Amino acid sequence: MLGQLSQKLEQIFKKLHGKGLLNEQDITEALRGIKLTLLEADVHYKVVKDFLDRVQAKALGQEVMASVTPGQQVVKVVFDELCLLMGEKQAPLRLSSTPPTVWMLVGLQGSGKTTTSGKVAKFFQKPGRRILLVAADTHRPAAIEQLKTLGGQLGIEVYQPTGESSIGGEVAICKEAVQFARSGFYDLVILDTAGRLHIDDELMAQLHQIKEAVHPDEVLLVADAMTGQDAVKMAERFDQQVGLDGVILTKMEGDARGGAVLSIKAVTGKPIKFVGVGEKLDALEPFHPDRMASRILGMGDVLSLIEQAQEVFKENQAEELEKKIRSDSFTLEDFQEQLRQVKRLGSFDHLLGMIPGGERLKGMMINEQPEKEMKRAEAIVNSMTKMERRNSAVINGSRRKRIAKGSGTSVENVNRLLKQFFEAKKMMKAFTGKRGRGGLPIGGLFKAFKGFGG
Ligand SMILES: Nc1nc2c(ncn2[C@@H]2O[C@H](COP(=O)(O)OP(=O)(O)OP(=O)(O)O)[C@@H](O)[C@H]2O)c(=O)[nH]1
Ligand SMILES: [Mg+2]
Repeated sequence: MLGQLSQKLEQIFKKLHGKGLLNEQDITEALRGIKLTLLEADVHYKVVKDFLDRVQAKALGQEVMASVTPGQQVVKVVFDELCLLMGEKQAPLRLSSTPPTVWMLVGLQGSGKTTTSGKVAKFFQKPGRRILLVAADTHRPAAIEQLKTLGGQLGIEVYQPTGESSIGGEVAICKEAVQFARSGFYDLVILDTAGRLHIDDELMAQLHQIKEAVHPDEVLLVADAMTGQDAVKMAERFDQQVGLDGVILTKMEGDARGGAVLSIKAVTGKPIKFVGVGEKLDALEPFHPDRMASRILGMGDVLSLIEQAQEVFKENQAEELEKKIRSDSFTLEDFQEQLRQVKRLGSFDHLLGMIPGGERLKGMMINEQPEKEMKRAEAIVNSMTKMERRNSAVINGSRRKRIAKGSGTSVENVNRLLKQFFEAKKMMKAFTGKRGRGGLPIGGLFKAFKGFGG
């Protein structure tokens, strides 16, 4: 995420740190570097200018210049200003005090509205909360099918328009769906509206009508982060003509350059509330300006990582695991389960981006393919019998041959995996020993898993 921007800023700061005492020229030079980097990242020029003015005023102030660690102080100033730029605090989605809460997703074609509707529904899904997804799109016949598929995967209901409303078009469908939700005691309605290739008056008029008809608690623009400045312009237009409460930026995990994420709040005054980081339904993260600033400055986002890990590794599982490691009964079967769970945390690229210095590591790991290694490790472990996984001591030469064949790998690969498994086991044991009770730190897990794959 925002890898290029992050790497360039890191280089600029490295130079500052290397210098010790700083004079005015050092700082001015660094600021010029930051300015270029932000412009290259497609941040709105006016946003860059204001940002730099503020940073400069602080960075050249007495406090920074006279401090013993001026380099770090400059980073701190930039960090604070980046947070401010993106809105400082996480902006939550409003829940209505009189259910149903209605959230309306708008945006251009292909920006990710339907996928995001599903993601948001999943994010807010909890026992006892009744959610209704509504396909307010009669332009594309496949639109409702797409939403139904998502609803099916999540076990969330998708509103089925009656014959009457489908003639009346999108506005009628939304009105009817909200009415249905009210009388059916639903808690949350998510309206997935139709997109267009370009902004046109007809689309805006229709969205405006829907808004007037159902009074949503949130109108959220879903915008593709890859489109940079276009996403910002879009946000301006939608806000002027429909009125927005916030933005969800999708496709943030790729090589989006940062223009959208850094400019939207500053230009439109509307906060980014969530970001989409992948195609899967769990690839949605609440947007925290401070954590994003931290990521951009190469300091990682350990907090989000821990939250995600807590989701995936349930508390009691972690304890169970720790017990096994302590008593030396951690088997290849447990390892297989761990592989599955680590996979659910997302791609390695994504994970690395959240670890301090991870962006730089990525650059160094260009020739390594951790994803491929994981897959290979999984194939090898899957090719073992249950008995072999539970008691790896029985895996002799002929069994190794069979496992290699079954997994489409070589005996060498199998040997290496087994060796690394034993080494990692030792390492994890040492790690839990030091840390005492209270769940296994994920950092240790990652370290232990690194290099697996035969
Ligand atoms: N990589 C990535 N892909 C995404 C993300 N969000 C959505 N997509 C993909 O973007 C494509 C378009 O998504 P849709 O949800 O169908 O977009 P839409 O806005 O509903 O499109 P229309 O209904 O045609 O206007 C799909 O292939 C999604 O899988 C994301 O956060 N990351
Ligand atoms: Mg759609």
